[in-house]
Parts: sequence; structure tokens; C-alpha cells
Amino acid sequence: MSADHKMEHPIHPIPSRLLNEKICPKPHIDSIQKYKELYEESIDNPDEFWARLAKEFLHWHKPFETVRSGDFEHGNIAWFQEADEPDQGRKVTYGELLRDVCRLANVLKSYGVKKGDTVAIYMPMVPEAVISFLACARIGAIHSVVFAGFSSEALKDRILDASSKFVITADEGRRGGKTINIKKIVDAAVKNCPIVEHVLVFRRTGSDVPFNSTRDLWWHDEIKKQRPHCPIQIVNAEDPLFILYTSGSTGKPKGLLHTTGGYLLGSAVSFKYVFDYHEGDIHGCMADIGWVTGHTYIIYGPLANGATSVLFESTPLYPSPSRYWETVKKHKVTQFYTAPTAIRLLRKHGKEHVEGHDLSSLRLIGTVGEPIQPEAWDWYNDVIGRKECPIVDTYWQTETGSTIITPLPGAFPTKPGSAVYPFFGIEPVILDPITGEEIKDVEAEGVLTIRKPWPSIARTIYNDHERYLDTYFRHYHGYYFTGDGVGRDKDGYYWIRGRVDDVINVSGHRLSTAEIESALLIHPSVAEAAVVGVHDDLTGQCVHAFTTLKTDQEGTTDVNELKLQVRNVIGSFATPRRVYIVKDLPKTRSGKIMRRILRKIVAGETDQLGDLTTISDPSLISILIDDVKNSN
Ligand code: 6R9
Repeated sequence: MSADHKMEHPIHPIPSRLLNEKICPKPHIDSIQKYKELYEESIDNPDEFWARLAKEFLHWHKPFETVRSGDFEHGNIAWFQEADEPDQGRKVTYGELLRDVCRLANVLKSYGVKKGDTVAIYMPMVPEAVISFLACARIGAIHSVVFAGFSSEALKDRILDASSKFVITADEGRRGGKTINIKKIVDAAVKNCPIVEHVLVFRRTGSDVPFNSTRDLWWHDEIKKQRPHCPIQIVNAEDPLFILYTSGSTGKPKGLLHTTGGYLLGSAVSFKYVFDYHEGDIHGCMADIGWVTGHTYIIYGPLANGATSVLFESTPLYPSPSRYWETVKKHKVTQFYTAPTAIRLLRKHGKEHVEGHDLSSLRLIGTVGEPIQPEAWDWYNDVIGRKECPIVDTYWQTETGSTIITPLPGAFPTKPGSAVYPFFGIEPVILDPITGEEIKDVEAEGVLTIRKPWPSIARTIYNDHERYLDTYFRHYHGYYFTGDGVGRDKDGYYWIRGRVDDVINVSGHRLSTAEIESALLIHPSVAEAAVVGVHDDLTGQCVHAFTTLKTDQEGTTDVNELKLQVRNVIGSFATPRRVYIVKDLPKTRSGKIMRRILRKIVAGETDQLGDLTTISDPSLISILIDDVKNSN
């Protein structure tokens, strides 16, 4: 078993700057008592709680009659249903985007796109991408955004699965100084999608791109034909807003379907409280709009609060590793939100790229996407937050729609690596993975499930409701299963251990890959680490670790030193059987380390690497296979 939850973790109090009303606005949730009051109400009286927030945060064309219905067992979750036919409903404020959104909405209508149709969006990080989301929402069409780094094959699968007959794209994208041939990728995908009637092309670079005059439409030509007024298609709270594909541990990507009322409410409420949004703030979420983080915290959460949101088109290293900090300075960003992978990357390049940049506008900084190792947390806190900004380590998923376990910046002291407490309405339950029994002790270690539906939970997997039930509600009957392992310490703080399939059992010792990776990262030479469990006849599993070294440390460290490092930090039972020092780790395009691939390579099952459509650098695979072979 892991002894991790019994360890003493350093506690960081709420930085005094945040509570100084001369410098910072008073946090919305400014004490643990206030959190507790609201949290308890959200669990004990969810109907009253969410009804109040729904009226406070959203505009309803016609008041809802039922707050909440359905359960996990039947998979028929619904929130804020209205009694009548859908000629009435809710509307959202689109602010300055309104005119462009209306024009585009009229373009879509003029080509026959109507309520309930799906529209594929394959766009770079330009404002027209946001306009595309909102134009769909305005006419009740369902957007299905595909990250513009996916291959034509992956795009084709998603267009076909969602039956999208209209595609919105651009001629080319620009990223990190490189040009991406977006239109060519779309052409290759659409060639095998007879269902697609039209492809609308936004001119981003102006390069000459192939254009099929019967199928393709130029954005700038079409927009000019339309007036900047388009009535809102009133929808029911439970009408779909979007589909977003995510990969499961196995099998083909799942199209998670989110509905309008519940998703919007979850986005709006969490944005305000987790990022402590106040009028005038500039929200800097560095995610891509192609992932759920972009959907919720670049677009819907900020816009539902009338906030200003930064859309970042480039990469953290272009043209230099100071790019983020120049962006913060230039736009006076108040909340900065990124992923641990970016933090590790920038830590690897050194703090000299941060120094000299005025980051004084920052009030809080956030992370999302994977467990953050305390070493990366400390660097983020010291170098970026200057120990003055609370860190919100927000745990959530494509499926959850918005944050579910997260610090509230003005209310909770934080511990590096912990996502702290449940958000309103979320009742986490830790189960024993084998027996499925609830572990009721405060200090607990097990799999993370949630007891009851909350407004922004995905309602189904598009066209595959049975798979939705199988994946999320049948592992542990009556609970939503997150797929993540979790620990709860004596203070009730939650520690996400990573996907359950990333937990390793060595001679009965349960170890999380994140735990061993953290140990490796403490070593001064190590930049990144990924740990996998490998079958062993004697011990059940043994540990194999892949590491990359900081650029200036290459050649200085050997594998024995790294093994000793883990032994020293955790104990001899955790010592990796093997350590591979490699050039790079395989990652998804959103930056998650693909341990599944490493596991297969180590096991010699290189003919069974599975779905590789999400890997950002496919050429790495053969290099890793050689590295592993040569070290044996
Ligand atoms: C928002 C997002 C979801 C998976 C999730 C978990 C991991 C996300 C995390 C975290 C530890 C955090 N994850 N946030 N793990 N701490 N703060 O990333 O959605 O792409 O669907 O991934 O990411 O393993 O299950 P998604």
C-alpha cells in the first residue's frame, strides 16, 4: 500500500496579497466557513442551491420547473427542464462577438444547418474559432470541435461518428513559427466523408490552398452576404450544446455530449469561484480550444461571466521560453492557467527566461490536466507566483464539464500536489478498487467516484449510450467512476494519483506512477519522468522509469544514480528495475504523457501499441524502442 497519505505535506497559507483589499478584490469565497456553508447546502439541498445559482448566473427565457431529475443507474440525468415546447428557453450574452456570431449563424442557416445538426470545427486559435462555437450555439446546432493537431484520419473518424455535414476550418494555422496545412488535412479527411456538404474556410494566412468550388465556401465572402442580426434559437436546458471527443484507456474515442443549461451553469459558477473572477480581470487560459479546458475556461465560463479571455495562438517556447511571460505582461493577465507539462518544460529551460518580466498583474495561477509534482508546483509558486499568488490545482475531466475537486483561492491553504476539496455539489466517494466498498475513514486510498449527478456532467456518449453506462456507472454500481486513483489525507485533502491503470503494485506495495515520478524529479538533472508497471513473476509488477534530462545536464547522470534517488525518497521497494534516459517522452497533443505506449514498448509488445492518433511526435516511437532494446 502507499504510505503517501500518512506523510506530512507542507502547507501553504493563502498568500496575504490576495487578502489585502488595497491590492486585490475581496475573494468571492474568502473563508473556509463560507465554503463549508455553501458546500453543505449544495450537498444537503442541491435543488435549492442550484436553482438559486441558475437564476443568478444564467438568463432564462422561461423559468425551469424541475431542477434535477434522473440518476446514474438509469443514466437519464437532466437539469433545469422546462415544461413547454422549445419555442422558449434561455439566452446568453455574447458581448462584442454578437455581430460576427450573428453573421456566421446566418451563413450556417443559409446552407441548411439547423437545430440539432452537428457542425465540425477544425480551427486554429483565432477569434473566428470562438465565433464558430457561438454561431452554432445561437442556432441550436451542436458543435463538435476537433483539435487542429489531429491527423486527417482522426478528423475523418470524428466527422463520421458525429455525422457532421458542415465543417468550419481555415486555410492554414500558425503555431510556434510553423505553418500547419489545415485545409489540406480537412480535404484528405472529407474525401472519405460523403456526408459533408460544405466546408467553410476562414482565411488565416492567405496562402494558396486547394479549393473545391462546389463544396468549399470562403468565410469572408459568405459573411458579407449576411446581416449582423440573427434571432436566438431558443433551446431547452437539456438540448445538446456540444460533442467533444476524448480517448478512453482503450477503444475508439468517445464523443461526450454536453447539454446547454447544466454545462453552462457549471462553467459559469466554477469560473467565477475557482478563478475568483472580478470585473476587469483578464483571464489567461493557455489551453487549446480543441480540448475541454479551452471550451470551458477560454470560452463558456469567461463569456457567461462577461469576462475578457485571452486566446493564445502560439507555443510556450516561441520565439523564446519567455513567451508566456511576455503575454502576461502585455495583456496584464490576472489569472494564468496552464498544464503541468508546460510548467515542467519551462522549469527545464530555467528561470532566467522569467526574470525581468513584470508579472505583477497576476493574482492567481492555475494548473490542470495531470497530477502536478511538488517540484513543479514549487517552481510555479516561487518563480511565477512569487509566493504571492495562490495556485489552483483544478481536477476535472472532459466528462465532468467543469472543475470537481479544486482549491478555492481565498478560502483554502494549499499543499503542493493536492487538488484540495470538492467543488460545490460534488460528493467524492473513495472506493476500495477490489471490493467496491466505500472507504469512510478520513485517511483513505482508493478509486475516485462521485455519488450524485451534478449539473455539468456529460449526459451520454454520442450514439452510444450503452458505452456511457458501461464506462462510467457499471464499474461501481450507483457511482460515477472517474478512472482516477485518489488519496485523502488526515485534513480531508484529495490527492489525485493518476489514472487507475497507472497505479503499480510491487510486492503488495501500491505505488502511484506520480509518486515515483516526483521522486525522480527532485533529482537536479531530471527534466521529466514517466513510470510504468511491468509484469514480474515474482513481485507482481516492477517499475520501469523513463526520464529526460535538463538540457545542460545531459551526460552528467547515470541510471544507477536515478535508481538510488527513488530508493532514497520512497524506499527500496519502489526502486525502478530499469531506468531509461531518453531524448523525449511520448505525449498526446494536449501534453499528457502516454504511459500506455511506454508500457507496451517495455513489454516488447510493439506490434500492439494501440491507437496512436493522438501522439504528438510519432517518430519518437522507433527511437524509444531502440533505447529500450539497447539498454537490455
Ligand atoms: C480537464 C482535463 C482528464 C484526466 C483526469 C485526470 C487528469 C486532470 C488533473 C488531473 C491530477 C489534476 N487530470 N486534471 N490529474 N490533477 N488537477 O484535463 O480533462 O483531458 O478529459 O483529462 O486528466 O487523470 O481523469 P481531460
